Amino acid sequence: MSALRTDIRNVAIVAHVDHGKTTLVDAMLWQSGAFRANQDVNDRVMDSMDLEREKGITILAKNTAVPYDGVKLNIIDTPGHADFGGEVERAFTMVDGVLLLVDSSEGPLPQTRFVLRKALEAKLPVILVVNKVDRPDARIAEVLDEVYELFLDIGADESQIEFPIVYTNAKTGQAGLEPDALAENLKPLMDLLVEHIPAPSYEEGHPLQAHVTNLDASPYLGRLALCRVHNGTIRKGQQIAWCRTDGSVTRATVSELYITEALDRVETAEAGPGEIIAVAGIPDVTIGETLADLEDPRPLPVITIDEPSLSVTIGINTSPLAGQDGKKLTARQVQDRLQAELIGNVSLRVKDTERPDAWEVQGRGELQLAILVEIMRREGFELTVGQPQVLTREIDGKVHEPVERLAIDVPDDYVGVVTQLLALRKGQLEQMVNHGTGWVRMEYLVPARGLIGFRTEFLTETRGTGILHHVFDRWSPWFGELRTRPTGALVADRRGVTATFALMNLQERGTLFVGPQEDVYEGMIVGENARADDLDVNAVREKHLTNIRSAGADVLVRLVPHRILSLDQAMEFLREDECVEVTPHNVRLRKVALDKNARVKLGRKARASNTD
Ligand SMILES: Nc1nc2c(ncn2[C@@H]2O[C@H](COP(=O)(O)OP(=O)(O)OP(=O)(O)O)[C@@H](O)[C@H]2O)c(=O)[nH]1
Ligand SMILES: [Mg+2]
Repeated sequence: MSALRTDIRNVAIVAHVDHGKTTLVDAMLWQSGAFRANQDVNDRVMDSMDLEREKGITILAKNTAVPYDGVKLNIIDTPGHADFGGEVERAFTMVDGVLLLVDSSEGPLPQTRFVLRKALEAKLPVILVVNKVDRPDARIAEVLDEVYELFLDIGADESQIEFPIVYTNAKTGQAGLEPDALAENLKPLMDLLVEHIPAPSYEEGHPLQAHVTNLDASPYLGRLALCRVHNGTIRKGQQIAWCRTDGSVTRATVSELYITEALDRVETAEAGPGEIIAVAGIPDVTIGETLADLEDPRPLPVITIDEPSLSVTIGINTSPLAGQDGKKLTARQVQDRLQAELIGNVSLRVKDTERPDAWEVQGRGELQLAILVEIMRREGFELTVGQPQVLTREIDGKVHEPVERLAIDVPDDYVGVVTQLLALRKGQLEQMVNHGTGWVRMEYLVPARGLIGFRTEFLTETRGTGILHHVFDRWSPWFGELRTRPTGALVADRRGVTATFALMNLQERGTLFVGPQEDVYEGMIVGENARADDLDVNAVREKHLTNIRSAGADVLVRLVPHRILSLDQAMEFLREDECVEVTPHNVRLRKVALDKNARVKLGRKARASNTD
């Protein structure tokens, strides 16, 4: 017989990036009394990783529990950036419904579509939360229309389209059923949540089934399996059947058992259906496995999520300056670290390459891969990172490549420029809306290949005003040759330390990436050439000293400040024959082949194969 846990609700908060999910979870935590009034807590406490705080975005999905009116609300805050979509898909396996957040002015954007599509596929009921209703440029009626259109477009059925709506200001912690009548607190939202999100259901007397949906590590306990209990009861000290992804079943012991209260893990003796728990004692457990009854093990289906669409090659640092900065340099260390990342990061894959000291790392997007590299360099690694490449797959005997859905917001003056940029990249305009405020939104389908390195050019062309977001949409037949970066590189022709005199001459040729007194080596990229081809340059030459002082010879010329590329910008800049050298303190661009003669040979070969 099936029964309900009416004292629990499990819900995921999903949205496009920056629409206010983490802020809303904060407000819920405050109102539940999780923090004392005088306690010193950060804004957006759920964004607890260093990089999350620095970048102001959520990277990992995390759960918290908020008590409300005798019901325990397990809330999963998810990232909104498209590259971390795997986290959202995983979160959907833990919950019985979702809060779909939409910004009252921006409306639904590419990632809104992605998360809604996944939620509807999983048959999860949706509550629409229109957030930031305090924005002076809110356009609530239109945004609602756009959301209904989105539901229809995705193919929602009638029951799915009858979703309740609540309006919020997450910053002040207020909600209301009408946009212009917010309550003092979030009560209207919480009531709706309890009423509309189904309580977890289970079969009475069914043997234990707990699904491992996430992993965590504790310095004292080792690996923790975060699970949702679907049926039965799990107890501390109990012997269980550990059903592995490879189909084998092993005996294991629950050495510690925890549930979540607000932001803390608290020990518990047992946990029943619907609860979200952390289990210690199974060192090699991974995501998708089931903890089951020893006598009657019944594994749950493995968790499947979208395949990666982008890859980069990550290897040891092979530059002449290797080893000066980091403490983790060997192929063994890099390989072990990448393997370790795979365990908790479901949307990544690592493949061997023909080299023993480099691996192909596959993921969802440039930011996801750049963040992995950033985390590794902070741990002391030195690495070489190649140009991001799209992954292809064969469908019905034809090569297909990933196509992204791209949304662009620009002042209407720039519509022409943007149209041109995207035509070069084989983008297809899907929709164009003029909001009448001087801003235009355009939606495109573009091969993912065309978007590699696009952001920099887009920002330059729109003078920093444009906003763009994209997310994987579909696989389409190969689009043929696409244009890449239109400029070449200024390449250092020898090793040494840069000299002001040399740089002064070089800055006429393009944009420099190095300042004076920096180490350079043959094959390192010291700047962007304004022309299309690469140019070998001497960046270390000092001025010849002469005995004769000629009048006016020492005119004071100024060195323009050089452009400092962040890791993501450096990865965006790359062409195929280029890579980035990453150390804890430096990001240097370089040619894959450092030696000039080798580069000339490779260039000839590439040209020959292009004209075939
Ligand atoms: N005016 C206004 N600003 C808000 C509101 N809610 C959130 N914000 C702001 O919006 C920004 C983004 O908020 P977050 O909570 O980090 O958004 P998020 O959805 O968690 O973002 P990701 O996790 O990166 O996808 C922050 O600067 C918030 O202060 C609101 O109701 N009104
Ligand atoms: Mg967030």
